[in-house]
Parts: sequence; structure tokens; C-alpha cells
Amino acid sequence: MGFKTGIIGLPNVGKSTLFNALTKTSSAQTANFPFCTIDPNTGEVAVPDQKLEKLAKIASSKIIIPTKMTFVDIAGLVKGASRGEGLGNKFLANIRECDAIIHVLRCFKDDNITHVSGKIDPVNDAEIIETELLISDIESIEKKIVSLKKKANSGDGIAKKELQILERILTYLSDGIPAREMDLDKDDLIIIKSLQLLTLKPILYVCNVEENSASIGNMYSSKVEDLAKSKNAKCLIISAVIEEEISKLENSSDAILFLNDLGLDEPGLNKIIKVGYRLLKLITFYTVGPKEAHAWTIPEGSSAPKAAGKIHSDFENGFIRAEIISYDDYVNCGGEQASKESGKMRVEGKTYIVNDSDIINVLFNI
Ligand SMILES: Nc1nc2c(ncn2[C@@H]2O[C@H](COP(=O)(O)OP(=O)(O)OP(=O)(O)O)[C@@H](O)[C@H]2O)c(=O)[nH]1
Ligand SMILES: [Mg+2]
Repeated sequence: MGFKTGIIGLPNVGKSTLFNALTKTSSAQTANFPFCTIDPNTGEVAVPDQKLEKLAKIASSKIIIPTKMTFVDIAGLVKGASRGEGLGNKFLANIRECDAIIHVLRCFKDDNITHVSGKIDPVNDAEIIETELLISDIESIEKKIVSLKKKANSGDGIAKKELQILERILTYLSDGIPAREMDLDKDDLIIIKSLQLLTLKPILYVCNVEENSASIGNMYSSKVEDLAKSKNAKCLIISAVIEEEISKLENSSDAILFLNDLGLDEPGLNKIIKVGYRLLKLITFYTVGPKEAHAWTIPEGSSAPKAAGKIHSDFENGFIRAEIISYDDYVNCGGEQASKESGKMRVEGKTYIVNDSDIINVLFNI
């Protein structure tokens, strides 16, 4: 299972510039005209992980395999996209396939770079995009309601219950409330799962500011921060052009000097990846040995057999038990053997829920 984060926003706001920086490639074409991107660009990014580096050092692992996230650079959306304006609703389908959304907002002033609405107003821009996502969700629900009504009218009790839930969600959406801001319970979520609602996807606002505002932001980004706070969403400030320049530097000490000059302590990209990871409610577990130190991604709340299945499907089917060492114990004791001798290695069964940063050794039977 790959976890995908879609990069969305109005045309010409710096989405592809950010994508190239994230993926350390120039695979996405960037240019100063709207709708430069048509087909989505997809790239995998290693999740920066200092814990993995430390574990590899302790175990003298020959290779280090970080866990990865996929980013998708999607075509710019405009007002009316849900009705086919601009590049139309095909691009809403690209978003539907993603697990989370990074919404890039133009917060830089540059008269040479075209803005589709002619003025810099990131809060208004955010509203334009979110309205399109809402309209698309309303359409999905309305379609579903039509088919459910037929079933409900013929006496189908389950369809009646589903109909009630969908009609309630539709009222909220029509009032402009995104599904992620609704108080949905487990049953509601099960019923709407197949609709893959766009406004249910977790969202991160990224303010693309000019170079000298990269560390503290500017008056535009502070408005976006207020917006994010009101929606209980996350917000980050970056300068996509700086990030692109940093990603091209071969030498990491050059990159650190460059960052320090700008008053930054780490690339904004690392922050985006880390927040994206949290947004998706993912955790990492490790398998560590002299051959390799390997980070694996699983959803929060996964059981030990599910985690084992991530390594190999046979491990899930033939799961017997798992030997678990917490990250702190592994580091404090100085490795697997020492942890075992100090009684810090636990043996856990099928019902064990994996904790973030657990070091796992799966015992299985094929
Ligand atoms: N001055 C300035 N220009 C930027 C910044 N970020 C991106 N640009 C420029 O803005 C233009 C558009 O950038 P892209 O990354 O292609 O924008 P996009 O959002 O992918 O655009 P579409 O694919 O057309 O939707 C390019 O000329 C970039 O160099 C920035 O932070 N400052
Ligand atoms: Mg683009």
C-alpha cells in the first residue's frame, strides 16, 4: 500500500516547483504560465528519519532503507473546475486517488509571475479551490442518494439508514462545511468510504513565500495561518524556489550554510514530509540487523501481524509472534543483544498493536 499526497492549488502558484524540490528532480515542467502541468507527475520521496540513522549505526547495518511517501503534482484547478472549467474535473479524479492533500497558496509578490485572479489573496484562493472540492463532493453524494432512494422505496432498511446519513452530510456540505470538519462517527465513515470524498482528505496548507520571508512568513502567510487555525488544519511556510535551489546542492554542508543564511534550520521539505506523514496518521516501525536497517510505514493502530505483512505477505499469514524492543530501550541498551540481556525484549502475540518506532523481529511459520 503506497501513501499518496496530492499537491493542489490554483494554476501558476508553484506546485511543480515544490514537487521538483520534494523529489529532488526536474521531472515536472515549471513555467510562468497557467496550466503548465496537465498530466500529473508522481514521485517517491524518502522520509527523513534520524532514528533510522541511529539504529543503523548501533547495529553497523550495511544498508539503510528509509520509508517512502509518494507525492503527486496535479494540474491547477480554477473556479468552475467541477463543471469542467479550466482543465476540468478530470483533475478532481487525480485528487480523489490521493490519501492527503497539500494545498499550495501563492503568498509571494512578483509582478512577473501571472496570478490567474490578478491579485495576491491566498485566503480567497483557498476558498475558490475548496468550493470546487465541495461541489464535487455534493455531486458524488447526490448521485449516491438517487440510487439509495430507489432501494429505500422498495423497503430496503439498510438503504434507508444510509440515506439518512448521506442526507445529513449533504446538508453540511451544502452549508460549506468540508467533510473533514464534520463530527462523523465510525458508521458514517464506513458508509461514505467508497465515495472517496475530496473534502474528507486531511489537508496541509503550504504558503509559498518570497525568499526573504522563508523563516518568518509575511502578511499573506499570517492570514493563511489564521485560516488554518480556524479549521484546525496544519500550515507551513516555505519558499518553493529556495527549496528547489537547496535540493540541487550536492553537498549537504553547503545546503546547511545556505539555510542558516536564510535563518532556517532545516529544509522546509523535511517539515512537509514529516507533517504529511502525521497527516496520514502513519507510524514507522523498524527491522534492524547487520545487513540492513529498514524503516516501514503502517497506519496508526495496526496489529503486529499487519505490520509483519508489510515486510512480506507470508509473514502475516504465518505470523506466530513478534519480538519487540522499543526505540529508547534499543538505543539506551546499545543494540538487540544488550536489550535482550536487560530484559527489554518483549514477546508479543497477534493482538499486539504496534507502537511508533518499535523495533520488530517477526517469528513466522510458512
Ligand atoms: N518569484 C517567485 N516565483 C515563483 C515561486 N514559486 C514558483 N515561482 C514561479 O512561478 C511560475 C509557476 O511555477 P510552477 O511551479 O510551474 O507552478 P504550478 O503551480 O505548477 O503551475 P501549473 O502547473 O500551471 O498549475 C514559475 O515561473 C516559477 O519559477 C516563488 O516562490 N517566487
Ligand atoms: Mg505545474
